[in-house]
Amino acid sequence: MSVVKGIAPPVEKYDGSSLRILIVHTRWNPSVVDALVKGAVDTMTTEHSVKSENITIQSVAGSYELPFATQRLIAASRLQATPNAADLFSSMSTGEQTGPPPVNTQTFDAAICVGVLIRGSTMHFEYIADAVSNGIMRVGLDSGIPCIFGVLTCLDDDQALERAGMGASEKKHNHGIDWGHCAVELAMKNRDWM
Ligand code: DLZ
Repeated sequence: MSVVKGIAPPVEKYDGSSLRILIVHTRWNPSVVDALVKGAVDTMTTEHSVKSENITIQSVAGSYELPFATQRLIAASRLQATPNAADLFSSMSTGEQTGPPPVNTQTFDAAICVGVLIRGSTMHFEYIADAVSNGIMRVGLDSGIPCIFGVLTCLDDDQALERAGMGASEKKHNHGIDWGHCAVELAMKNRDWM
């Protein structure tokens, strides 16, 4: 029987060597989030030749913070890309844990927002999931930069582990891989659509 559910393998390998990608991830549920981020990074670098130095990784506390941080980082990358702004930014830290980042004067071509929401016994999950999904879509539409929805919304820990490729079942799959393909595909297509 053929598989009905899930994404078809990418039809194309892209040359993503000129792309600049932003990943914003949460510090909630770190072991699952780390696996998802790794899946996305490995896919982009090994399958589509994205340079690791062109992948910027930033963290926020929880999923609720993802849209705001992504919007601000995209805006900052636009500012850095304007003539003469690089000098100004070379002496500033953007808040990353390991000191001032190297200045990259290219605007981000795509962003991946990674988080894991696990349902508890209150309505928190519903509110955050709704706000985050709408927020990420809004950042993408308002900025014109593809923002990939890399947030797992799971009913329990097992679902989260399965979807990060860490579960016990044969059907486990790391969705970060799909998000890596998705980011590169949309970034490349978006260049043609400008
Ligand atoms: C508060 C909260 C809860 C209960 N659960 C999660 C979760 O499963 N995954 C996640 O990414 N974040 C969670 N948060 C934190 C919120 O996203 C947010 O960081 C706080 O409400 C502060 O704005």
